[in-house]
Amino acid sequence: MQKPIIFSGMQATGIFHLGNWLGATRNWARLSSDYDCLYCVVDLHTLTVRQDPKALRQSARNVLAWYIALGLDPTANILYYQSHVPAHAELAWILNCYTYVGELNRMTQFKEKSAKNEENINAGLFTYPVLQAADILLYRTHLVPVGDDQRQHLELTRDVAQRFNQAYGDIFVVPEAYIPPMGARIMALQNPERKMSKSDDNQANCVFLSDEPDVIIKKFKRAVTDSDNQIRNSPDKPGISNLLTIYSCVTNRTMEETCAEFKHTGYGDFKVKVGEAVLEALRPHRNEFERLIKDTAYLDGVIADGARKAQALAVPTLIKVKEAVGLPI
Ligand code: ATP
Ligand code: LTN
Repeated sequence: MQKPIIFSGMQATGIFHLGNWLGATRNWARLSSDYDCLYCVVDLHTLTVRQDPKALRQSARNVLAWYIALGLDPTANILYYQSHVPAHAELAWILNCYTYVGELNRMTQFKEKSAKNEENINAGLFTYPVLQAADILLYRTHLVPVGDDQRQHLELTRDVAQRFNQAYGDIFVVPEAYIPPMGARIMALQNPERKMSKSDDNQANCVFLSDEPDVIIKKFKRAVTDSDNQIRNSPDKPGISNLLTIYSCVTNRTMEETCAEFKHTGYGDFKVKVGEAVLEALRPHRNEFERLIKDTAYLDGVIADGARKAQALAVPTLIKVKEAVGLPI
């Protein structure tokens, strides 16, 4: 690999949503020509919440197909399943021994997810950020494009890398997060104080990329706004601001351009226009997804190829780490 390295990943629960696309994948595709990139389906992370085995296998495949459909060319980027490269789990074990319980206790995602899954607060949920650090550090990654909710995990990754380097020399690259200036935190349509999330109990909050067109329009029509009928981007107007952000992202306009465009529009028309713009931007990607998901042989080839390439890059770092800590090689 010649260029600086990008690593990012997404869990294997298949319902790709607008936040995932605008906060993460869209930037992956944009950055990918200036970097050597690995985009992983983090299926081991997905096991921290109980999954139906058959559904998980299908969802993981869907996520990988969406990566390609959303513009990641598998000949130019390494696309693969985390569980196909055992070095992730091996490095995660080693890094567990260099991460403090106190640090993991502070992770807001852990607090939120354990509140949501009270019956299953497993050790994997607790050490989830360590596996994430291993994903990133294994490839001597420079840049990690993610949505705003991953900021804290990236900080932890940097702390662990620095701690390890301090003890053993220059083994890891200390990575930077790339959090996009717009779209890093798409909010739930019915509750714009909360982020759009695939594990939301209310489906009306979340626009899935595979929703039928009429469902997408309906979800936007029902989006919560406010009562003063002014289209402005402002913290006291979270619903409207979220819709303005979504529209700006999918039409590649600046926030100023979008605000000017809708200055004299009523809320009802505005919401339909946002929905239509989302549909329009998604259309080619949706068609490509439909085509790809049926092409079993092609997807199998991409998956096998990705695993082989990622494995070849991961092993040298793992060997360095083992040497450093005193494990036999
Ligand atoms: P869950 O809701 O179950 O936690 P998720 O929807 O956050 O899942 P992930 O697979 O955890 O999905 O996230 C994949 C990527 O999408 C990450 O980079 C994350 O920061 C980004 N992302 C997720 N939700 C949003 C959102 N609402 N706005 C912007 N980016 C988001
Ligand atoms: N925790 C991340 C998914 C993830 C990830 C990574 C993102 C796992 N490993 C490495 C970037 C780099 C999430 O989006 N919930």
